[in-house]
Amino acid sequence: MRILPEISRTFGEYLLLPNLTDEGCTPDKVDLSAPLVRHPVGERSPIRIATPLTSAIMGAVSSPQLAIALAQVGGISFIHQNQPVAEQAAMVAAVKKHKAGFRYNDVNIKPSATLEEADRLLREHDRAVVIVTDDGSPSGAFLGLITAQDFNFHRHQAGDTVESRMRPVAELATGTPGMSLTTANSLLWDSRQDVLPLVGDDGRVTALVQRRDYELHQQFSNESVDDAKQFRVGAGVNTHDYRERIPALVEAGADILCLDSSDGYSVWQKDVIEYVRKEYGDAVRIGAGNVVDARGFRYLADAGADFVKVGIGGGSICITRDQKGIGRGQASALTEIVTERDRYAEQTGMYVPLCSDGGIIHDSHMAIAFAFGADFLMLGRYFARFSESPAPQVKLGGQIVKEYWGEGSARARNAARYGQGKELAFEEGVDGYVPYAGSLYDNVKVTLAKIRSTMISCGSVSLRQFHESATLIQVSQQTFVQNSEEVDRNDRPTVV
Ligand code: MZP
Repeated sequence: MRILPEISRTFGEYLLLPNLTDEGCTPDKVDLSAPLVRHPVGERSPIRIATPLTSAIMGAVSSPQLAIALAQVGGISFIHQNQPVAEQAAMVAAVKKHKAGFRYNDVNIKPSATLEEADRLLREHDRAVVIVTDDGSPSGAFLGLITAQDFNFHRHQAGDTVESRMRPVAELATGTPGMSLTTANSLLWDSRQDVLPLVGDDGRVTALVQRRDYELHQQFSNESVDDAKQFRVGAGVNTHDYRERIPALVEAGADILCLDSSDGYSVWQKDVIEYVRKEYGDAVRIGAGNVVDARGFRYLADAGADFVKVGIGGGSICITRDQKGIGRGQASALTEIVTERDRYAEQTGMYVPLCSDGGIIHDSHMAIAFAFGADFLMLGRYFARFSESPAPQVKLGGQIVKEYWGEGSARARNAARYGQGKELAFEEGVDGYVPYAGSLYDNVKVTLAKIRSTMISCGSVSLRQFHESATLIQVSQQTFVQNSEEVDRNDRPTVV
């Protein structure tokens, strides 16, 4: 037996101190992109995400609809594996069959461009129509260019349901984007045309654009766009039926896999990683976990895991610590494993990204997790609250809530994850409700604005810089007690 000298600490026990914010440090300059898979130090990760948020491998969270919405804002979902192989593969395929829509930020036709500039662009490309939004200003914000032909196609396809009005620049008027993404997607699907929905910053479709016009947009873009032109999606796998599940998921188009277990420090995970390398080499990428100390990280990194997931017992619906006495505060787990990740990179020349999984209660905890050195986050409760999550929405005591249950709860009956393939002997998760919070697009936008704002206060414009320069301080016991009381009142899932 050994007893570690330190105390197990969680995110709520820390605050950040501001660093100098200089002229170069503005929210629009903050780059939140992150590596998703291992890569040689000094090189780029072969898979990066623009938004460092992933949705949990849970039946109440990651469905095709949520995966599409999250991919559109630059993150990635992991479709849950607590279901038959064919059903999970069908969910992955459902995400992949949709053609990717581009938010105008991605297209990057400078949303702030003046109308004079738009006018000039139009004169140089005579068939184009300018698309503007109703942002309250006399001129509207410039969203993009679309040819007259495509505008007519768009209007024809959408019929009367489209509220957006787009006019040639000569008679500029403001327009209200109206069509939902779901409508646009079904139009796309039905029309079988090679067109892409252009999505406004509010997550609603502004227009349909033909591919060749998209190329036109690209000429004015100073950023490259997603080459795949398909939404990216991940999928959870387990250590039991992987020989059947992994080939089906790969066939369905999964971009990345992740071993889904509350305890990843096991030879079974190593076996699965070895299987993937033997069958697919580096063509298939797989993350592993969860672990909470340096030994677990090194074991999985040595086994070839593409990323390592950190966290045991911190999930909002998790009772593993009560039931089994196993777990560690997420801040302590990250502190130790981040040090080991960096040591591993120095020793081997290989950077293995870390995913901090679970326990994000306030948006501020996301910034704290990044400050501790997490590369990206996995969230359950956060995404379960949105309209796009698959969980039923119900009214409870006058409040609209969404159901949210753990994968180790009786409801999930996830024998593969918690029960070693047998009947669930005891529960490790609860079944409850979370307050309904509206659309993913709106919420993620606000969350990212908060993270950017924290980072600039801390003088950082990239996550790497933030990892290196963040200064954290522990709060007093009294502050912590107060925070926990508030959390219990407002943010914890209500247990049934
Ligand atoms: P949270 O974002 O709701 O706090 O935590 C989500 C994470 O909790 C998941 O990604 C997973 O690692 C973990 N989880 C899922 N089900 C259970 C359970 O039933 C659980 N105990 O702990």
